[in-house]
Amino acid sequence: MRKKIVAGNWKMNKNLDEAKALVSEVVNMVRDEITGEVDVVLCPPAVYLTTLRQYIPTEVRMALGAQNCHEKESGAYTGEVSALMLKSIGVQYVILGHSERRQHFGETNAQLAEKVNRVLEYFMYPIFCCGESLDQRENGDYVGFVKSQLTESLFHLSPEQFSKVVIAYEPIWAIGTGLTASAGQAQDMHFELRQHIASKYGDEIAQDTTILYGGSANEKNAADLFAQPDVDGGLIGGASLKSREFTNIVKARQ
Ligand code: 3PY
Repeated sequence: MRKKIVAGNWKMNKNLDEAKALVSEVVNMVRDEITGEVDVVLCPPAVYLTTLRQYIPTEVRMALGAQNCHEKESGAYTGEVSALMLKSIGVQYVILGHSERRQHFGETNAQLAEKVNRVLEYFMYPIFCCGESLDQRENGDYVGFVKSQLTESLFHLSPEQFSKVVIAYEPIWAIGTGLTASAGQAQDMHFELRQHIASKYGDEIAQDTTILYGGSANEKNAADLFAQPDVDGGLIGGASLKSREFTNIVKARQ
């Protein structure tokens, strides 16, 4: 059985007091209202991770994730955060290759392959983001493009390593635009990605791989998206900044 996950990507939002308030609200709502088997992951800005960890009681099914890490082990990389540092403060998941990082920071598939390696070396779970632009969807082989992101950043992994990876399909045209892929569009791509994984790692691993949908998912469209057989949860942007809405999305997944 693959894991169901709802992860909140806070991006570069909130001051410390707001972050503490948000995490406390989500903890209370999840503790009181979520009874099903769903892992909740909160991915605040890196500077808040250590503090926010103290706000998450061990009995609540919630983990912390980072939004990025550097691909090198350590060294003269001013301003960067390593996988070892994240592990040492209790982080369990690391989002890698979000389209905003690919677009604004020039992250490449080869560089992401190294980041994936570091995250796995420190026994954390990569949430590997992939997705096509609007131009690619309208004019190109967008399925082939997204598959190649997986091939180039993940397919060097052993089956055992790959089984720790969470995939997040996030069509770029649906990020920060208010546009969402329809449930059918999401299902089609998730199905294609699962087939692609099966072609490399076999059916069993493909069936066990958690594939999240991201891109303007919210409390209104979550139930439809999660009803699709290959959509195992969500990587939630703006809606994760509102405790009630985020909890409703988790409820829709449980
Ligand atoms: C969004 O929903 O906008 C996201 O980018 C989630 O990562």
